Amino acid sequence: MTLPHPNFPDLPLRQNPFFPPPLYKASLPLLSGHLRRRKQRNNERRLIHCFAMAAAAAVAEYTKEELPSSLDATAEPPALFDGTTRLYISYTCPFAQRTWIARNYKGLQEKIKLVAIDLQNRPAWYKEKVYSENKVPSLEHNNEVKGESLDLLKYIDEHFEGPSLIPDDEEKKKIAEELLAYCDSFNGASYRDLRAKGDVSEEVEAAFNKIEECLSKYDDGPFLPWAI
Ligand SMILES: N[C@@H](CCC(=O)N[C@@H](CS)C(=O)NCC(=O)O)C(=O)O
Repeated sequence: MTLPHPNFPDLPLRQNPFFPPPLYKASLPLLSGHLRRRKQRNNERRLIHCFAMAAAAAVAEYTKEELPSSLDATAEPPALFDGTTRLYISYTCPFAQRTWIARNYKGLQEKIKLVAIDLQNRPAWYKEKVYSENKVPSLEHNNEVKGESLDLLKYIDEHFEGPSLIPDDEEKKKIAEELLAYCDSFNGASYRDLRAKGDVSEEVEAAFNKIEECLSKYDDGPFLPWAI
């Protein structure tokens, strides 16, 4: 399955904020192998439909922006705690990418400035002055810095305008929360299997079944791309 990205002609897929890396790196190859083995054609169609709908919605909302260069050990820090909201990311970090997706999905390109960090040659000020955990993503907002991508997704959703990431309907909210809580285990299992040669493990089979089960409850998603 290849989804078109007319707004990203110059961006490699792995740096594409609307192409969550788990979808790109993990889900697609595994998914196709997994789905081929599955007999339930209806589920297969429904899942692909959900991915396509979500990607199309994201692309429709997108405004092209100039991406900043990654800051390395030689770079000066930005004017920290000056009231600017900053999302510190690394372009290739999947955890950072999901917060970047959320920011873009909500149309917050003007409100939340991206600061890209070169993790291989990190500026010392990042740990010393911004985020003592020294990981990405982190969000500088209202003179505080917060981390943990899944927490940041909720924080961004609750503290900024734009389309809600979490459905209003209580039942659907439950499913979204379930997917959120589950997505790191899902990613872990997928990544492990991607690196391994041979068939996918039962753990991954179960992981995909769980995702499909959540997705197949409703046909008006999308919950998955931002959650994973
Ligand atoms: N649980 C964290 C994980 C973040 C994370 O591990 N980020 C990696 C990059 S993909 C990182 O910053 N690693 C730097 C390090 O561990 O020193 C989250 O979800 O935000």
